[in-house]
Amino acid sequence: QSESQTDVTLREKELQKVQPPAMYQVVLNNDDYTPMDFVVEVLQKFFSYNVDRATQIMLDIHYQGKGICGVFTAEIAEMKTLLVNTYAKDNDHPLLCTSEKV
Ligand code: NFA
Repeated sequence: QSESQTDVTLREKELQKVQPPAMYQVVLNNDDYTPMDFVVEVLQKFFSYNVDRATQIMLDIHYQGKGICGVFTAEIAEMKTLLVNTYAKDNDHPLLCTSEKV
């Protein structure tokens, strides 16, 4: 039994629907060595938080083990993760930034 034209049209409409982009959380992970001030600086420099909000997020990471810095599309999340890890390495800190699909 063949598919009706209405069914074909409905299925084509479904395929044409605009999909929202997949979103990724950029996460900072706690460690025992990275100075608190450096983490606050990273949160201001790469995620545009003011010093008070950056300090709150840093302390959250320090006590909880990790914390979300922001949610972005794949390319932006990937770029921020790379920039933060490069900046940490350049400054000889073990701070680790990761990203995960929401
Ligand atoms: N735990 C680090 C310290 O006590 C601070 C830190 C916070 C590191 C958040 C990494 C992320 N110096």
